[in-house]
Amino acid sequence: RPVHITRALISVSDKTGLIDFARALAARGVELLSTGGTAKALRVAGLTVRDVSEVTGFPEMMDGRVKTLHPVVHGGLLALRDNPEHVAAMKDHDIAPIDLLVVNLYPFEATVAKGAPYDECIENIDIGGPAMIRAASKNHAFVTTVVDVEDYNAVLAELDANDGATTYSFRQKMAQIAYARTAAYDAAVSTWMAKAIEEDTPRRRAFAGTLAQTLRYGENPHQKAAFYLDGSNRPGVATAKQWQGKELSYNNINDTDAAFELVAEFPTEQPACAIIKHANPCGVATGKTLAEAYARAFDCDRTSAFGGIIALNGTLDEATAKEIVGIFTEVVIAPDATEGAKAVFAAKKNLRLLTTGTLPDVKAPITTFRQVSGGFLVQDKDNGIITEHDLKVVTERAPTDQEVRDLLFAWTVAKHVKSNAIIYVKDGATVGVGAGQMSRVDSTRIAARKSQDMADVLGLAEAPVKGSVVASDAFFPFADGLITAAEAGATAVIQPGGSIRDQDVIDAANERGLAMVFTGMRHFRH
Ligand code: 93A
Repeated sequence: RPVHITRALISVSDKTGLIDFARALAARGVELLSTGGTAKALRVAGLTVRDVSEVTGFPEMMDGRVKTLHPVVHGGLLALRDNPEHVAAMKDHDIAPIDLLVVNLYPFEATVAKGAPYDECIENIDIGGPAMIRAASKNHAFVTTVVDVEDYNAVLAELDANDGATTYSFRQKMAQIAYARTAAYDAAVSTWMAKAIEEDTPRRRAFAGTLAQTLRYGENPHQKAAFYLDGSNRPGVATAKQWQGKELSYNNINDTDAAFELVAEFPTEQPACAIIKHANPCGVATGKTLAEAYARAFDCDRTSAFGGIIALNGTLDEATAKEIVGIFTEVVIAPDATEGAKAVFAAKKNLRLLTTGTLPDVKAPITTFRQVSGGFLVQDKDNGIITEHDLKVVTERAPTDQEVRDLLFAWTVAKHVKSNAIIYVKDGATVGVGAGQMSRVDSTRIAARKSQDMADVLGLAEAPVKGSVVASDAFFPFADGLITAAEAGATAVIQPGGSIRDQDVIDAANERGLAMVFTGMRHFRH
């Protein structure tokens, strides 16, 4: 539904690019309507403009606090033009539609940044601007909203491409940008105010979402903490039903999330279990049943699994529940649980059971945030998935079918392990996980040693790492890491490749009869 732009309301504090843009609109026959300072600037440039005060019949008053807050303005922005009742109201009250809203807000952030006193910051909280932006954006079925000087040219290009109209998808996109602006604006006000009143609980960041739970403390008891929902409703710890046990802690939530996102990589038809400690898996396995998957995951590192968080990708059944209660576990999360399983857990008062109804879609695009001093980093969640067809065999020996299956499994787990990540896998189960080391060789050694430790615990003749495959989340910069893995007993390797010394690494693999595949994709996780 293209909408012709015939009337624009322009009200901008930052007048950069204003004159050129307004002139270009006027040249396309658009009537201009403006607030005081904006109208003045346009008139000085020789443009014809109507004052909003003339349209509302009210002067700008109270130091400009009230200038556009009027039904004639908001009716013009909000009216549904295909709704007879709205159309009648417009007629009755002499309200003309506004097709284009161009607003940039009072420079609140800049006022705070320059260290202005409290009252000056307060005066720079824009009320009418955000009200109009939110109104026009809600009505994007008919109205185009522009909040960024950067987008002026895009609007003109859109008008030229559509005979002076804007398309629905364009208006929708602009509305989304507009709501991000008002959200960030209010966030800036809240952050500034929190500082002014020395608010020091996590509620100072209340804008980050909806408060779900004030936590007893954060990662450590001296840190205050809270859990906020982002509104996405992604199945997981945020949406789960808790059946028993005390409240989740900050670390529980973090680890439960890591565990559930990992098992969600495996389709429910392929029973899988992950056991997490300190956000890293200490055992991940598939099995014919969930009970078997759990037992195999547990056998990767029984020592670390104590007090861990367990995630399952299917309905927790009684047999699996009975296995799990063998040691102390903090949290179990699964899409569902049978009555029998719940009955088994009921005896363990401290064990929390969470069910989510379903698994999250690991392919869904998600934006992740990480705070750094003075800002935050934003990126897409690592949704990289490799299939057998993406693998490039670089050694004389190609991996066997079983090795390929294990290599892909190891690669999937590697995505969920803190870098440097080294994962040994045998028959669809991890047998050694090396996580979070600053040196890749150290991760390789630690993971192999874990396997030896388990051989001792289980009284095995040889460490499970013998005859395993190994994944490395990033390339081996030197041959030493690969040689360490080969000496530990790995027979096949999966890694991104791309090091200037790839050939050294390939030669070392060939000399030892290893098969190696390159993924061309990296899975750093920090
Ligand atoms: O003080 S306000 O919150 N009250 C209003 O009714 C209002 N309407 C627009 N500020 C208001 N504005 C803001 O005025 C706009 O968001 C824009 O930043 C500024 C433009 O004023 P002028 O055209 O006088 O320079």
